[in-house]
Amino acid sequence: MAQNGTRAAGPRCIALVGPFQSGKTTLLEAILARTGAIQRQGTIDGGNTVGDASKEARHHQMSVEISVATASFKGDNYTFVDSPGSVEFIHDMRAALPAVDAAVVVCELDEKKVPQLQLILRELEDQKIPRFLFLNKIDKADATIHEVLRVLQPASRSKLLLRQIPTFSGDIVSGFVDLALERAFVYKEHAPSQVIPLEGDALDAEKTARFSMLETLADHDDELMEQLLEDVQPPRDKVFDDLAKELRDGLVCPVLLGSATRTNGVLRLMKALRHEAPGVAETAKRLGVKPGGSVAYVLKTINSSHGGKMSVARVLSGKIGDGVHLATPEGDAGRVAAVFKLMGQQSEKRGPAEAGDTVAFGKLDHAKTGDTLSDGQQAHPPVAKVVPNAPVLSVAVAAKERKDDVKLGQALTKLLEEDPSITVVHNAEAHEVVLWGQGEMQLRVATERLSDRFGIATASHKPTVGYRETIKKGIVQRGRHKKQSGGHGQYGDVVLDIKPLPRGGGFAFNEEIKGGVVPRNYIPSVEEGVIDALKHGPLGFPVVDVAAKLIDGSYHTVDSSDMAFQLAGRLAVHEGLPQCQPVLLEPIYQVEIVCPSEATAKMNALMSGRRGQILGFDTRAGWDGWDVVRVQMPESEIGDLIVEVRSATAGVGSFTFKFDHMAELVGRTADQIVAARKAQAA
Ligand SMILES: Nc1nc2c(ncn2[C@@H]2O[C@H](COP(=O)(O)OP(=O)(O)O)[C@@H](O)[C@H]2O)c(=O)[nH]1
Ligand SMILES: [Mg+2]
Repeated sequence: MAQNGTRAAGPRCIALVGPFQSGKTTLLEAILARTGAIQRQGTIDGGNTVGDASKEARHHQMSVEISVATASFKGDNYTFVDSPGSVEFIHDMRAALPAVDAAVVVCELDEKKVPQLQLILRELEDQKIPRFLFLNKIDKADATIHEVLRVLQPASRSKLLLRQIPTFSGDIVSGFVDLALERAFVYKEHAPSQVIPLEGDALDAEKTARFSMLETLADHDDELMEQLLEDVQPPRDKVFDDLAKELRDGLVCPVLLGSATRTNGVLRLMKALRHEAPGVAETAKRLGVKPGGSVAYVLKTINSSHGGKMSVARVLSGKIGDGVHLATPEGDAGRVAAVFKLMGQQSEKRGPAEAGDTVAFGKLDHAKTGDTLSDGQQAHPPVAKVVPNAPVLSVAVAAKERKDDVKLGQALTKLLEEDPSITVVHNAEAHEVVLWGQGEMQLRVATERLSDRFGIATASHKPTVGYRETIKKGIVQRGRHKKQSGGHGQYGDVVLDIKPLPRGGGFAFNEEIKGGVVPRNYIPSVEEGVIDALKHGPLGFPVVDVAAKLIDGSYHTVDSSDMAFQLAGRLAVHEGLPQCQPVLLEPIYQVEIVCPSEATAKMNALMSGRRGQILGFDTRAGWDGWDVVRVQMPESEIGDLIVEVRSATAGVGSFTFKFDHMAELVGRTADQIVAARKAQAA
């Protein structure tokens, strides 16, 4: 294992994460250009970046999944995982994080984006990933640049540490001073920064800023603290050692400056990664990888329309090449058909992958995102378990053409393999396939993939809400089925005592037949008829919370049959229920919303507009500045709730929900629901 402060060995894997639109994909492009992995630096507007090369990402001009690209810098390989910033696609980032040695959190100095930054830093803190902040768009910086720590610190649980301070030419940031190196640089567009003498005001500013950087480091280093108190200049190597150690231990989060579009600050970032980020040995230790055998972690699964299946994986120990059989803790993963180096959408065959390498394995039929692969006698236990966030939005999808029904099922299985934060629910009652996911864009992209990659045109609509109906009063109702048309007649005659049951009572059937007026063997048929009739009540919905008691009837020795008594039972229910004050029941859910405290009041207003009943407010445990709001709310109102919750919380609010009870619904809303059902049935 690498000692603190000395360079870690082997290929690295680095995540680029951060809020939406902060410049991650552009930074990846800048890194690839600066390290010579690509000839020309593409741009987002130009639609020619290595990241975001999928049809869906280009179309929406945003990252909708991670992109992976490998570059070489000073003899070492670095694989970068460019992650989407949108919360809807956050699972792609979360599932990739176990594989990385460190993360570069790309951010802007924008107070409005701090909650998003906090959400992402939280993921890194929870997974114990060492992290740098890269304060991007420095070319657009204004006076607030001096407030970096005030603005950004609330987002981070670990101490932010300014590694660099900007220098100005007029109002424009023209360069920076590196506080660890104690050197001044001026930015050059698309070229390495140039060293200039550190003197005058810049030197004074450097002294003050360096002192606060050292103070932050000294919080976790008594020797350094003593040196500072005694006014002794600590040796430069000691400062670098401390920077590396405290970064790796997650005690500090160093802040670097730059501009991805101009390729400024990129070289310093690469150097910081080279000297300070941990390597695969430490990452394997973090994940509890056991010695012996080869182990890899699948950070992404890609099913392309032409290339077949690829499992993007980081090798954590050992060596994995063509032909190797791999297993997951659940069973066989398959045989590696080929090993690829990745450059966005492009892949290139390469030799065996060794510890530290991030590659794509071809044709591991049974591997999925998040799997731990190993080649030993016994499968290695999972090195990480990333549980997707609970879904918040749903849409029903159907193939436009019947012939695609089977293909749709297969394609959905593949989509879920790639993105476990989507789930599929089959609603047998409504004959619907319902996709559940993290937001509108994610579900839209999922349906786009169904057509782009699998050639299935789909139509989508709002999923059916699970309404029911019940009755408010009882009735004694006769049902007589009698037919005398030609030959054999049909005869069944029953009297049912129909009564409401308490809420949640379901359905009950019993009988009180005396003197064999309805022969025993026909009674189950009566019950079947009743059950059948309850599938569609007078309002058009399944009827629940009713009891039916068979109390009387008559039969005919020749004409009676199971069928005739079934029909008689049905008839009694059909004729009786409309007179029992039928009433609509709607599902009510318990919803728990989490949001930054300043949005809590807005949630209140939002709930009253959606027939929500607030049950209580609380502070969110372990989340400074966040609240939990508990509400009861009808299922129909939860449908697109996430859209409004996000727009009231700069995208970071969310909720979970579970079924609570069925409640009576009367009045205009109920009338509309019943009318819509009738229209649909007609
Ligand atoms: N001025 C300026 N714009 C940038 C910089 N980096 C990225 N952008 C722009 O910010 C937008 C979002 O960039 P992108 O890389 O897609 O952000 P991502 O969502 O974090 O991947 C694009 O229009 C970029 O051109 C930068 O350093 N300076
Ligand atoms: Mg991006």
